[in-house]
Amino acid sequence: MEKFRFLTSGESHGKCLNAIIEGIPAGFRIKTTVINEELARRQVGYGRGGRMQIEQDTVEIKSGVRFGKTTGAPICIEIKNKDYENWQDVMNTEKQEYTAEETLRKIEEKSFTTVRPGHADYAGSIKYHFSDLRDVLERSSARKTAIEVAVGSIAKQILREFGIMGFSHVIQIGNVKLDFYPKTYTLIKEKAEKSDVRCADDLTADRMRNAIDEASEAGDTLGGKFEVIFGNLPIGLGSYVHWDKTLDGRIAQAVMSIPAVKAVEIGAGVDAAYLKGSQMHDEIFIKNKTVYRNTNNAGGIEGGMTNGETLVVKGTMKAIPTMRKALATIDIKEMKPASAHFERSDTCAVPACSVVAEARIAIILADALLSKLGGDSLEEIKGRMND
Ligand code: EPS
Repeated sequence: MEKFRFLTSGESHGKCLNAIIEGIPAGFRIKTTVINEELARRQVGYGRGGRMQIEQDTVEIKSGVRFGKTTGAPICIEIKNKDYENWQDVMNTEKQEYTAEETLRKIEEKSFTTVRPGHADYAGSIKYHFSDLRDVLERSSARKTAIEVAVGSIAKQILREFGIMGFSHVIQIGNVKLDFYPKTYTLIKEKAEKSDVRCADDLTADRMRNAIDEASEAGDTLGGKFEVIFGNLPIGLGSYVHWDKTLDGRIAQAVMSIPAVKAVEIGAGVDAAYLKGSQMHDEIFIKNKTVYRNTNNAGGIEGGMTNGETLVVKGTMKAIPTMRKALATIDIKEMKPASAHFERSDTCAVPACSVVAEARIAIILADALLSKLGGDSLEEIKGRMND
């Protein structure tokens, strides 16, 4: 069974986003400031829309932490949606006895029936029998990834206790690719963290920004690719004994389920198709009793388990389906051809998506680590790690 479990709730323009996390042993230091820094990383990014000007996401830890340390109890966290002030009438959880005309007008203004191709609108409306697509949009929106990044930050703070650290960077936006990687992971991280497209090469970053500008002028949107790296992982996280316990399988699910992600690759990923066995597999050497390899096509995972090499995961995000340049679609009320609904959106959210993927992978790794080591307190777990 999973050790680190969490559930989230919250709508894009509702009061708040929440998470309850269970399975965190006692004694881990959790800093709100560190969570807020992660939330800020998710918010930045060239090509983000107007919502990010309104929000300044900060988390409140409501339970499970005392004087900055986990107590072993479930942890409840909350992020308030600032924009809720503008949406109170539309997103009210209570049914009003007599709805004022002005309120009805606002609800009407925010309801829509023209499904956006590529979004959850069409299938969601049929699945839940909704006539107002607002009911689909609100929860399917990528807004909920804010609280996931907060959960991921708690996972990262746990991993850090064991020296496990990770980062993410953007390697493609539209057809602009990062061809020249800085030489070391430290350099890539430093450069990407300073870039508003999270790209480690200045010239490529310029070209990415231009591509975003062009798409924005055309009322279009752009997708891309990102890479997440985690290092210093102990050998044997995950398992080969059951399909749902494989670490690569779990990571794939965690990244694939981020809104708009269409592909996940580990190590050589799709290029593995071109490589012969003699080219693909990372030969193992030993010197002074130290085991090492010169390549990492496996991306740090063999047989569903960490193998002591760096974890390398790539994700592909499609272009956001909420577009000014409206696509052909149908009106589900009239059952007639229509133009797709548009409301404020991002032109490109690949940089934000890379931060979300980093958080999701941290959650899987923290769970795999805590499940492997067991124990109820940090001291107990640290002892086991060193065994
Ligand atoms: C997002 C908040 C949303 C969108 C975006 C991601 O805010 P709003 O809908 O108020 O503009 O900016 O979500 C989508 C475009 C989507 O289709 O899900 C956020 O906080 O990341």
